Amino acid sequence: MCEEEAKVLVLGAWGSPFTRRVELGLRLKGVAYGYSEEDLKNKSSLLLESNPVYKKAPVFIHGGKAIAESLVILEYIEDTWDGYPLLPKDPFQRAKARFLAKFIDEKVILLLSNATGRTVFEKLLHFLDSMFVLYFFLVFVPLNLHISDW
Ligand SMILES: N[C@@H](CCC(=O)N[C@@H](CS)C(=O)NCC(=O)O)C(=O)O
Repeated sequence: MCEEEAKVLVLGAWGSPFTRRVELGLRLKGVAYGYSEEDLKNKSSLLLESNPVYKKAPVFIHGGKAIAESLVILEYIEDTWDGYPLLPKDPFQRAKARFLAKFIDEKVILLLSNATGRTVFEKLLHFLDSMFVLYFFLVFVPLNLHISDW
């Protein structure tokens, strides 16, 4: 691959945990990359053309080929570059790591950005759900991270 083909570019947004996770993966692997900050209220045509389905940041461009969705991007980074492993070797441990990444996407990030419910009942449900998620993330997961059969 020539130098131009090998170029890596991240289209990201400053407050985006999804962008940070992609940058973290690149840094752990020691991959040099360019970064272009997106205005999420006025997205660039490069972002819209590269991620026509979701139209979200981050978008990862490698050698002119675009990939969307941060977890998909991380898997691509893991598959493409040697160096610091982003996933454990053992298949069961890999499954646990993927479970946690999905859990963070579907529960933790939602918890941080979610609006509260409209009725008292909805608010109570949301509160209880949040408490469960926090307990799971802060207590259950750290305690069980190294136990192979949870
Ligand atoms: N599932 C996506 C989520 C990406 C996402 O929600 N990006 C936000 C920034 S944190 C975004 O682009 N928001 C603008 C929009 O939804 O129009 C991923 O993992 O990459």
